[in-house]
Amino acid sequence: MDSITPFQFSLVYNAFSFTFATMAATTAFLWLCRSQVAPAYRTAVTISGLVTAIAAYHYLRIFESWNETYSLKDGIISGTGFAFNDAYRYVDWLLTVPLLLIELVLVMRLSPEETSSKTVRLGSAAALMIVLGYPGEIATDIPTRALWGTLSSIPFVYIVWELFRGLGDSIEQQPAVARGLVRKARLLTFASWGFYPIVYMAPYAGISGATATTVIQLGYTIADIVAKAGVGVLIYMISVRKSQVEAHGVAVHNH
Ligand SMILES: *C/C=C(C)/C=C/C=C(C)/C=C/C1=C(C)CCCC1(C)C
Repeated sequence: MDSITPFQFSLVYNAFSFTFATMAATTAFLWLCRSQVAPAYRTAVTISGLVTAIAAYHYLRIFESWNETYSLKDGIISGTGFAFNDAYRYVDWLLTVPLLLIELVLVMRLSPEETSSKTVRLGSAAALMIVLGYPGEIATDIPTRALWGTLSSIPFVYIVWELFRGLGDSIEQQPAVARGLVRKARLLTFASWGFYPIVYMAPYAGISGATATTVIQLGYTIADIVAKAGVGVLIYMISVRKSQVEAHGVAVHNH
């Protein structure tokens, strides 16, 4: 196994630090601006901020764990004997992934029955996807990684199908001014979520050791920023637009 270079160590170190700041700042923004949207959308905005708050906490812990795993002194890097804790990331996902789907469903403001049935189905599938992915993530051999990765892809495919098929009709019923943004939020969710299994497959491509660790950590970090902070801000923008339309009771047309 190749050992980590000072460059790889610093790259991941800075990415974790940057992501902590991004998640914390997004949380402050979402929670402080919550009062700008109509009461019907406040829960969606609160949950969006909760997702970035949970992520900020975990990035702080992930950052600390990374810092404990290696010691960089006089340009020379060495392992400290402490293991990097990958569980923080999966615990984070277990909490944030169902919440992200819930914020997307809530901002659509469907009927109460539809909201609860979609929330339960999507939330459970999301939790199952993460639980099945974890044994593969910590596996040291490719066949085990591939097996759990494949199992985890089953609920993943179901979620993607639900987002496009099941939520497709609901999107058509959104007010014209918000429809484009809701589609964007769904697309951004799909694109960023699709990035995780690709990153997960890095070791299949023959990348190993410290290079694999660096690629995987950076890949998941970039995807997290888009999926949590990016989508969170879009949810806020959708909420503002829909609040305005509903307050005036008129359909403003989309240009
Ligand atoms: C904020 C965190 C998010 C949105 C995490 C999303 C994670 C996934 C969509 C992960 C999916 C995986 C597979 C579909 C197969 C391989 C294992 C996973 C867990 C990386």
